[in-house]
Amino acid sequence: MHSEASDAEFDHDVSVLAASRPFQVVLDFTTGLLTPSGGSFVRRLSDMASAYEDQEVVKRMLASGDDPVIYKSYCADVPHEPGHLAFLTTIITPGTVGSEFFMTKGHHHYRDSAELYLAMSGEGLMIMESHEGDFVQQELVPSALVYVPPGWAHRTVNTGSGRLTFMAAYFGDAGHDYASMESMGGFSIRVHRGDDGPQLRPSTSRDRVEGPR
Ligand code: M6P
Ligand code: ZN
Repeated sequence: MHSEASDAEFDHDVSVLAASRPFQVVLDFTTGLLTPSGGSFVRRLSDMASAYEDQEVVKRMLASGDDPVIYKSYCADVPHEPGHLAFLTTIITPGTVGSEFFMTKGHHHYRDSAELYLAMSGEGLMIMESHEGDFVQQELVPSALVYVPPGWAHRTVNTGSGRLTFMAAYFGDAGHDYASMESMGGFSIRVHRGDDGPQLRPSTSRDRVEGPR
């Protein structure tokens, strides 16, 4: 088990059987488990501290020993190589950092390629942003299938009171590019808990990176 996912981590040892022969796994739509899985990874707040807008709250939480598991993923035993279709399930814990909902780090793919998301349980939002800065949100409710076209950065947000579980499939050689969004100060829109449900607000961390205009 690792605390931080990287592409090296996705390239775990793959059994000869899974790499070259058809196989079957089982998805548990309630728990989000994928069985058998070829490995898993966990991301805690400390693994993605810079992703959240309110850095004072992040510092306070971590200083007091509050380092919640934000999400856990179970990966299928598929090689990260051209021609293969990698897939995994992800379970996001309910909660917020300040008023910002727990979410994935979010990324582009190095090789601009599509990804398919299937929501299994819980409630959430997928936020997506193109290289040109277009923004699209899609609701994640059980059975919703979201298509992410090549070139769109994507992040998944748990806006519900229970776990959000989903599976995603992407090209084996797509690679995960976290730096492109981080270098811009993250996504342009953030998802907060509002009085009447989730509220999408322009991110202020973009200003921090770009400076006053
Ligand atoms: C989805 C997929 C994975 C990704 C995971 C966590 O399951 O998009 O490829 O790793 O979410 O998201 P992130 O890597 O952005 O933290
Ligand atoms: Zn992706």
